[in-house]
Amino acid sequence: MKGKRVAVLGMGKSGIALVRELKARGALPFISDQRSSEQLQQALEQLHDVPHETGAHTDRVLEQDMLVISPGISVHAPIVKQALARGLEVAGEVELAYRFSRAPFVAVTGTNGKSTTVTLIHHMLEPRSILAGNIGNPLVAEVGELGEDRLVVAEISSFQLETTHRFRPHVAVLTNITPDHLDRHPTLEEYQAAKARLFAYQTPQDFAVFPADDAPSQWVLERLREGRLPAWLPGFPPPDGPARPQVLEFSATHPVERGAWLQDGQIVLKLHDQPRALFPWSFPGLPGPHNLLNALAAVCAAGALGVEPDQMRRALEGHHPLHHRMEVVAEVGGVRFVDDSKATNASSVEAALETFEGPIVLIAGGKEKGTDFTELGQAIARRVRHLVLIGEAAPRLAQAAEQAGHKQIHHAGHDFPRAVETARRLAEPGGVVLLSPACASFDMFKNAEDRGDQFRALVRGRVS
Ligand code: UMA
Ligand code: ADP
Repeated sequence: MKGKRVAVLGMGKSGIALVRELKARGALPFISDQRSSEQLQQALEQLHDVPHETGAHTDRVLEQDMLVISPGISVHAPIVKQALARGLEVAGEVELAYRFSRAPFVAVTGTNGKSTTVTLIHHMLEPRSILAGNIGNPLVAEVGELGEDRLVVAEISSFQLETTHRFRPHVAVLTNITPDHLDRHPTLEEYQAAKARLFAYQTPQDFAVFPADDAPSQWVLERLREGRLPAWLPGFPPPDGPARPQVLEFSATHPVERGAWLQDGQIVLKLHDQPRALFPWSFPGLPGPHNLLNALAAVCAAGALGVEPDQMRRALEGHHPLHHRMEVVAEVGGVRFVDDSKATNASSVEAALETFEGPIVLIAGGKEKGTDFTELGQAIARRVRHLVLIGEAAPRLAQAAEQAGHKQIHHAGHDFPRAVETARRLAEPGGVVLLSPACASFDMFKNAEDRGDQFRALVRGRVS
């Protein structure tokens, strides 16, 4: 990196961490962001001595030796396309972190369950591991000092996988694939192909963990087994040969050839010849059928790394729902108020509807991502007593629910306090008010955390 002129795109967490690390390694970073200086005031305070531009990405970016982009910036962005057309090396933050790390990676991707699964794996591996990535702290800031004996447990998004080169996790986990981020990926195939890149460079020393009963994930596994993973975009090096990791699978309902499953209420793990019953599945901090799958994925990953069952069990026992993931934030008059703001796609809401018993008042809606709500509409018709809709996607959600025969729909527009108050009024004792939006938050909130925090404050404010 010494003396290399590196353009960094984006002044968010990733960009700031990248610039720090690049400077420490003797590179010459130049940072560019499309937002205005006023909007970027806080970031600029941290970057004052670094050459930069704001307001747009200009040709100055293309004059550098290499381009590193933040995950929020698509490989299809015009400036990135221009850089690739000029033959400039384009990489992402994860690729750089991988190059800078001596410690091997345990990486988790998937549409849902990434944060929960990485957290479980990290707790199973502690104190050997550190936890970073899409979960909130850029990898590049964390890995530099680690020795080979440590493990980097990394949550990796499809956005981050767009710009890897030779990223080879020692253990790679795919939790599931359902339609999401179709505002960013032009097709579902491209989204699947991005996820498949997690495995593309793995060798027979490495492990690949797949859900046995998820058809889109099995599509990836079939191609991995046949040595023909989908090709990626020009400008990113194709692997030297087909990836050949050892495959483990997990299932909530049946045994698998190698991997983990549930049988007679016990978690069973089979790594080599003999299956081994590890412990009963009974962990209150991991409610719902989806969390069983997350736990099974974590057991596969930890099992591959030689973790003892006792250590796995302790990690599962100690787990509490993460903030904004089916988190019970209040219980008043027999009604539970649940913050599931991180449910930003249809399948995560379906998981929540499977988890809670009693009459549900669902608050959903938000920024559109172009995904189909037909199945969600059916789940709402089956499980939801009242649907309170907010934000940009309200008309499409209402249509899907109505088509499935649901009639109790209440519109709150962009007025979130009104939505929460309406839901509170409609709730019945023994029931649940569930904020599980199936959409991004940016039409009304700073981000999903902000949406969850406002929900909690409104609910608790009303209570106290
Ligand atoms: N920007 C440009 N040009 C563009 C687009 C954006 O300059 O064309 C600028 C924006 O003006 C902004 C900056 O890029 O200043 C933001 O970069 P970013 O969106 O990559 O955000 P970071 O703060 O670097 O956070 C990223 C991840 N964000 C996204 O993937 C959108 C964080 O995941 C991650 O925690 C962090 O890196 C550390 O690894 C968030 C997320 O929403 C939580 N992820 C998605 C998800 O989980 O669904 C994938
Ligand atoms: P991610 O990091 O992939 O967004 P999280 O663990 O943060 O995953 O959970 C995000 C949302 O998805 C929450 O609403 C959570 O309840 C739900 N969820 C978690 N695991 C699963 C799963 N395996 N299948 C479906 N939904 C899930």
